[in-house]
Amino acid sequence: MSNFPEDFLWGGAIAANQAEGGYLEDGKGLSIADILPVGEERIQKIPLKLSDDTFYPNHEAIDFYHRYEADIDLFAELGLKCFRTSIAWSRIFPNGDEAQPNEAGLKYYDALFDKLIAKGIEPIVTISHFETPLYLVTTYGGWRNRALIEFYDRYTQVIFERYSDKVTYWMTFNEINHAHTLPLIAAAVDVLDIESEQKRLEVIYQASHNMFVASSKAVINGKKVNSNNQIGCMLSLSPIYPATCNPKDVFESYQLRRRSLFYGDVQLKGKYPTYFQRIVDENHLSLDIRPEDLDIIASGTCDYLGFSFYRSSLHESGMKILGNTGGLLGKKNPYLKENKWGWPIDPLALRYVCNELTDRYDKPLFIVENGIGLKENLDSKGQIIDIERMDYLKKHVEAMSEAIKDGCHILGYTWWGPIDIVSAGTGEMEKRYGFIYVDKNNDGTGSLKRVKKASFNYYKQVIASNGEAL
Ligand code: BGP
Repeated sequence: MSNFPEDFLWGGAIAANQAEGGYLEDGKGLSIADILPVGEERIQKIPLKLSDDTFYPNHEAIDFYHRYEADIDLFAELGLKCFRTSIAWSRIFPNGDEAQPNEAGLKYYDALFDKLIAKGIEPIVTISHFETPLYLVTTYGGWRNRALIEFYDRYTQVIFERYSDKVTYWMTFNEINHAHTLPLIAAAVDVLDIESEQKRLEVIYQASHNMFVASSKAVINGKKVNSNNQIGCMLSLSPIYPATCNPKDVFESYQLRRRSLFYGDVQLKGKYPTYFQRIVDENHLSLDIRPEDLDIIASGTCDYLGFSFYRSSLHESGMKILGNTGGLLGKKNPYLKENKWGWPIDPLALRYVCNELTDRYDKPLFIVENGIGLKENLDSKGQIIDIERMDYLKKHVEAMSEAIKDGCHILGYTWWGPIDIVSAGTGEMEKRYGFIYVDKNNDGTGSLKRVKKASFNYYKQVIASNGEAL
């Protein structure tokens, strides 16, 4: 007998900017994601505008913007019960600060959600997934500016009113805790020019605060529009193990972990945690946190915690801390195998995280990203037999099943990239997560044809058996 609840939401997840393409279509404005170059340069200092001699794979991506109907037919065949995508903010408000929304953008998501619902798949929405309108960064300085609270408020009002009869589960900001590791991508603030660590931290914490207020306002307003709306936060929550039993390693790993959980603490408990004051004092941070903001944060706590989980990391005291879209990059763990991008495969860590978060927050969890990126090509028979992906899926579903037995309340599981999409971390196509292969190469060539991989039937069987047949 399956121990997954009957209504468990098995699904898949993407982000608009990594799949849709059509980057200027139907009035869409540029977003941050549209100007990021590929590879390592992506998280370094980049000009905040398009450059003629740079190739941006996500401008076409997998052309989901035009091909979503056929893709959703495949998702239905796979048996998905839900599908998480983001709404590209700059399709709705091209610059971000307009008074009126772009109707063509709104119509697109109407059609997308209607198609999903017609196929029995529940749409789940990330309101902002690394795709803040670029104009808000270049003109207002991104989330460091309180003006964005108002613009986000206007945007969320519009989408709640438009889609609340189609969408129940929402998430306010994708991986908001990456404000520290990927400030431009996650918090729309360009801090690479700021040399002083104190000033850099001030911008990041101010941006985070403004996002907290915006997120809480969205929770409050979303419920006013429809009291059934379930509005969650979303964090990247790979665990950080101490590299040794040296108490320094243990304590520093714990402090680092807190830097991520800080975001959950504020959004789920509705107040700044007590350890925050010391961060403010020691770093001499001067932050604009108003009493009325704290009231909003207290009354707009999130309904559930959505999180991404890919791997664990290992920390040794004094190590330089590097950002990466999967969390922190640490030391190599000798007990674990890794994928080609050095991400260790650690299913037990998923059970660990689910228990840790349940103990800390006692709120429902939603595993909204999990998966393995592999480099893949069609074999001579035109197939992809992705044993590694099936094995990864099996072990993570087993870990999730154990976490449920441990007493964790898990709403669902949405595999990251059920169809190959552009990678957020590298900007390339070659890091593939899909059960469905897309014939598209890093240089933009390829027919865009879709081909089911061997894992397609495997995930189908997992869903059909409600996590029993692994
Ligand atoms: C998360 C992001 C996703 C995503 C995923 C996998 O951090 O929310 O947008 O792409 O990681 O990362 P990558 O694409 O770098 O492999």
